[in-house]
Amino acid sequence: MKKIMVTGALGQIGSELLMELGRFYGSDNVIATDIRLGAKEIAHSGPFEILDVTDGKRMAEIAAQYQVDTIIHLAALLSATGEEKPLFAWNLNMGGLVNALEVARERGCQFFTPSSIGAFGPSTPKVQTPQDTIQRPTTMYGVNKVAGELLCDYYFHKFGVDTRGVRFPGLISYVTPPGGGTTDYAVEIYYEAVKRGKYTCYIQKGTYMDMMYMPDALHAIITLMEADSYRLKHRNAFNVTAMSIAPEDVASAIARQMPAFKMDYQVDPVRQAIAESWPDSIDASAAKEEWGFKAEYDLDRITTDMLAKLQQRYCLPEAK
Ligand code: AKB
Repeated sequence: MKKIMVTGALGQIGSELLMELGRFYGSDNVIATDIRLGAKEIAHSGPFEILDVTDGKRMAEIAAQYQVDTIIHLAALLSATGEEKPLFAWNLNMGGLVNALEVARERGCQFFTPSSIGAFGPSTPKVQTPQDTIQRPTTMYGVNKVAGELLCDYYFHKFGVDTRGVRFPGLISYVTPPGGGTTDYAVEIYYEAVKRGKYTCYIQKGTYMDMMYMPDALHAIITLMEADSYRLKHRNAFNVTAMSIAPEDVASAIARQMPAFKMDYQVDPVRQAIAESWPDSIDASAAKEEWGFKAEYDLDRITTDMLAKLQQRYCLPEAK
């Protein structure tokens, strides 16, 4: 049975991944770590340790204490916050990653960390962006993601660490809101629809980005980690996506279920510029071929689930 250490475990992905890993491998085998205590670790009945990922010594101690053989490294600053605090983003994103890779190397752990559509830039082909293509991102987050992809490749080739990873698109979920991302509008819109029946979008109409629902993202992580190594040609940065959408597509999907819902726009120039530097759509065929990636949720199915779950939480009547 695996012994899995998760960093950034109380974040948007981590808080749901803990539950999924617990179901799959047993909660006692999932060691959650985060820089802070939060309400979410209560949902995880297994071990929890406070960890600042820039502290490599403490990370190694926790890994040794629990005899960890798998590391899922999620702790990172997202794209918009990375532009506000670029040096902090570099130190946290790269420092945390290299510490986690070092622990994986020393202990012979399997290793997963997510890259992002943010690893692409304005000179990347914008439509159906191929798996292997130009990567010249213009954000600090993107620079970190490209360097991270290369570093994971390096640890595989140089030290034989079984590194794996995907390039996540924007992730839509109802458990823990994301923070500081460019794609966050696609989550906020559902919260605002349920709470206020309207939303002011910071991303301009007609701006396409890839998105995916959290259950598909969790399934992708576990499927890739369980995939036979010999099938993987790319290993570290598989394009994965469910759909390419613009804000008005999400608004229309919500309005189909909540006819009174209204959206207007107040564009944030920083996040708009980031969005415009990213692909409109990415090609996930390498992930499909090499380890059977498949997304189950389309926009209407996501919308039905998001509205129902948020309505339950905020005790409001069901959407019609
Ligand atoms: C962000 O918007 O920064 C993230 C991402 C696409 O990596 N959600």
